[in-house]
Amino acid sequence: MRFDILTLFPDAFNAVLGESIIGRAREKGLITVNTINIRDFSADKHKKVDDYPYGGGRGMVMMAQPIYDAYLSIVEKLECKPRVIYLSPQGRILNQKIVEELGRLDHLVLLCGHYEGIDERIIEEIVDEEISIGDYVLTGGELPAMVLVDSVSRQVPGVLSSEESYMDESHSAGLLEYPQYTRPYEFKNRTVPEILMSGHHANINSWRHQQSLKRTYIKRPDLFEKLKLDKEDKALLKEAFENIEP
Ligand code: 4HQ
Repeated sequence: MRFDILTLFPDAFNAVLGESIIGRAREKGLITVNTINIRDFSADKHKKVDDYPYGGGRGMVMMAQPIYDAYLSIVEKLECKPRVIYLSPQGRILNQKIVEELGRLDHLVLLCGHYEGIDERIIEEIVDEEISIGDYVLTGGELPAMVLVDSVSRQVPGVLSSEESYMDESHSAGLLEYPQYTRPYEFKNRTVPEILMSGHHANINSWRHQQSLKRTYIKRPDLFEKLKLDKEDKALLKEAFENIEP
């Protein structure tokens, strides 16, 4: 899978997407993360990429020309037009379903805006879809683009080890993760739940599933509402609330 990222801050990406799982996936050639500096396409002698908004008002607007020429530098070599996403609070809010959908594509172009945004005609001319990472305001689209690259890359076969990819299933199913413990057995007078010390894997799996159900109910009632519970799930949840907490 290939990501081409149009940005004024290309250096920000390698710092984050050069490490750990995504860094290794890039080394293996499973994903390509290419940044294009929009400023390199400025036609202005001072490399200007923004200008005052028509009609007045605060801030600066990113000019259409440098963005369009940067975009052309990607697509002119291609036979089929890649999906172009503009990261913006006006887009549909990213979730795991959208991540899975994007993960089936083999090429994405991500456009990162700064200042008060970009000239509307760029959105009309080249953007297929706007995506937001949540209802809050950031200073630029770079962090949202990194969030998108990270989450979508996890979907690419081979990026996650078999252990790492197991994590997926519960969130895809709309459940929260069960609690995890590692050594030492006792920390600040708190011990590890006895069931995890029992070595009885069927019981451990059942307990973990029960914890996932209970946590989702308590911490994310919005997710819980959407769950389709079977008889066994309902019994586990009932039991979880009948047990007296130590
Ligand atoms: N911005 N999800 C303004 C965001 C944002 C978000 C990106 C700030 C675009 C022009 N993007 N620029 N939230 O707040 O995606």
